[in-house]
Amino acid sequence: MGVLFSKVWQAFFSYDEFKVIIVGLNNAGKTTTLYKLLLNEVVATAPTIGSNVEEIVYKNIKFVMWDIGGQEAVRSSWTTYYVNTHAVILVVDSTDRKNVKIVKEELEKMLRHESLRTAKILVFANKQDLKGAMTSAELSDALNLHAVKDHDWHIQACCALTGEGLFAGMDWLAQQIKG
Ligand code: G3D
Repeated sequence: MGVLFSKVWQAFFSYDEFKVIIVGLNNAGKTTTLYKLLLNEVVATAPTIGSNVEEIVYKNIKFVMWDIGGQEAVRSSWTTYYVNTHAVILVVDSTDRKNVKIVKEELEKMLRHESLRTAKILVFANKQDLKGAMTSAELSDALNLHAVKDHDWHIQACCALTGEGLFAGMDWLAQQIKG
């Protein structure tokens, strides 16, 4: 884990500023994922910049995180945060079958956005520890990921609570960025 961790962050540090946006419905596990990745070592934080948006700066990586389930009016202002985004991490509660259509629609909107044209897409199929969780293959179908041809994407089953799967996902991201 330690070696992998340093490999991942080395890849990040080769950028002056690397911007990752973390999105997902409320309760999907974004905060848990972020803090697990940062190993609770957040060295600098920016104040919350909106009721649904949080920005955290860790070394030279800026994480902008928000709930995509907010009201449409609020959501439209989020596109300002897309600029210079290298990657989008979409965190999904894999047990939440009833809202997966909303996630799919929001993902499609993001993928169409010009500022995210070159962004890599990492989907975390979170909460795999819970009974009834969709597998990554099921979630992939539900989100119609195989139809996404104009972005590099990857789906990773994970449990943000324990961290299982998170670094495998980040390793993919790091390889994409370096490659
Ligand atoms: P959000 O930031 O997307 O809104 P949070 O989501 O990170 O706040 O997580 C919402 C709830 O889901 C939290 O529970 C959190 O502990 C839980 N959670 C996150 N990831 C996992 C996971 O992989 N497995 C399980 N079982 N739970 C997870 P609480 O009870 O604190 O609201």
